[in-house]
Amino acid sequence: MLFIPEFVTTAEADAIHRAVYEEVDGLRWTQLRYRRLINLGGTPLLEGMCPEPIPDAFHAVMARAFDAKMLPYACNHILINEYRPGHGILPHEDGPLYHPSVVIVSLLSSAILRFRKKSSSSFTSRYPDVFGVYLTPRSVICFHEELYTDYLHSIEDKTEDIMTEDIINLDSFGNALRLGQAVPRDVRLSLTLRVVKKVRSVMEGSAAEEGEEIRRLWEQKMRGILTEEEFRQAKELLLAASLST
Ligand SMILES: O=C(O)CCC(=O)C(=O)O
Repeated sequence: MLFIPEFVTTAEADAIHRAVYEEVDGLRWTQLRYRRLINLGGTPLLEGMCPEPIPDAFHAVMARAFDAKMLPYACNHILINEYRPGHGILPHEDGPLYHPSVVIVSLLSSAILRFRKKSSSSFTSRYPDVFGVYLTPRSVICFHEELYTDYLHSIEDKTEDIMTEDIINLDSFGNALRLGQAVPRDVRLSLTLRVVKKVRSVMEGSAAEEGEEIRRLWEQKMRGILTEEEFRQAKELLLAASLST
């Protein structure tokens, strides 16, 4: 497990807040009972995820996580969660749709992420059976291997977090935090960066052929064989032809 307190710059965090709260590039919240979320990159499904572009505001963080080898491949999915004070997320594991590595970026507020070894796991871990990691705004936590497969993680439904001895990263904060201290929660955003294992072709059947034709036209435009206007007209003709069949 790796925890880095100031992983995201304030400028990057501001750009992400703007993207999320001004709903750029068609970002849409899905409201759950006690939190809301946005899927970026597509919706991970058993049959595969149809990839969708991830807005620019997230690219710096994705690239830094990849460069730091936090993920085995480039991130292709981000789950954004927004929690109000008093709400968290029940103990869960992230399951088989993803490569077993998780990167969680925290923004706006802190919270304690709790890990609990699954009762069915009898192996000896280098981590305690139960522990917490205190996540501060702009920090990142990355975990994989046994913490992915043999532990559940959760955030308690609380309006404040109390610093207890089982929080394994308290040393990172020096004198800024002491045992027993209560830290109030505010609205918190988290970005969970992962790699979805199975990605489907964006288009299948005749749509795939059409996509391939558009890609060829685009290449010609890039090479200067077609002007911007010729490219636009050719693309419109192609789409009109496919609509009329
Ligand atoms: O918000 C968090 O820090 C945890 C998110 C989480 O557990 C998840 O996305 O699976």
